[in-house]
Amino acid sequence: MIKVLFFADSHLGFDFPIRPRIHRRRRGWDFFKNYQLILDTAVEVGVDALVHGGDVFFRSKIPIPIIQKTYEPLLPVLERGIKMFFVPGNHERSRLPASPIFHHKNFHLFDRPRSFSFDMNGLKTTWGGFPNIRHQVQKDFPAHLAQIGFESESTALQILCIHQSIEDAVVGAQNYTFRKGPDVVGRDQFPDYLDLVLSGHIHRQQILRSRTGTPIIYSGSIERTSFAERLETKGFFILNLSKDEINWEFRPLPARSMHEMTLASNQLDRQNLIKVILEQSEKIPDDAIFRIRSGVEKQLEILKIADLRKVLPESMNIELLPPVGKTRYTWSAYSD
Ligand SMILES: [Mn+2]
Repeated sequence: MIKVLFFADSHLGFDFPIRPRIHRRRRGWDFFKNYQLILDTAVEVGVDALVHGGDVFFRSKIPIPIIQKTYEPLLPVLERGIKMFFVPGNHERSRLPASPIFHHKNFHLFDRPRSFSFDMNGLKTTWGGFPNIRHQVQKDFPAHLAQIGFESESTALQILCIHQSIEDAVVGAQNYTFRKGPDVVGRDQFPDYLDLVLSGHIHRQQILRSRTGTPIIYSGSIERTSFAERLETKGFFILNLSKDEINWEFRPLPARSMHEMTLASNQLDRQNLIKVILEQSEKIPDDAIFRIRSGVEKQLEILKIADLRKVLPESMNIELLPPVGKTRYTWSAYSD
């Protein structure tokens, strides 16, 4: 039997400016804290392998200090003999920034469709994977799988590591469900020679089954990246694997709570607006993420976010948004 820690969607670099123009609480540290907590758990539990299902970073152009802060803590874990497998996600444009750590004998990167085979505690294992396919995954999935080189009749435990949307995955506060389509892998596309599928990309933790019954595990993101995730428990998985049995345990992580209020559109007095916002803020934790949505655009002329930061707790993250439908930017919320 082997023990595996699986996590994904760490989005490191999210709200982590290197030279911030304004001093305020940033969310970036929350992501790094949970990342370190996961690495510490891998060591404490004494897992044999650790899998990152992709979206290691928040975007593809990453400042060097963030890259260093991400890769450095991996070294002591690799040095303990824990094997690592990393899947490049869509946020890093299917390619992780290079690092000397890639040459460590225990670090394994799915930089193209490929596999790594080992005898681990007497268990034969094959770890296969490929970087995120951004478009037309349904069409390209079989060819990528074939390039990995799994065997259809194998005595080894065969684990597929990917970063894709899969049919029947559920996301968001409204439980949007992915249906089979060009950019979604069908549950009938996983061959029965696979013993386990580990995937990143979907930010809600959940377990699906392929048509032939193979467990497909989404660990979800390590912190809430958008309001679509406000009701979700964040965490990672510890799995026990043998050729006969696979079991798992979900371990929750701390995550900041998220709250939203909409201002009444007939309210146009600055003092009164601040008063209702303060009243609402007293009902939520001091370190919450508090989104205030204006009812009409005029309120954004009267009310400035800097004024709100002066009166609300410093530990709170505050967002002031235009009325619904007039949003300046949208979250690519559901499965980013
Ligand atoms: Mn993601």
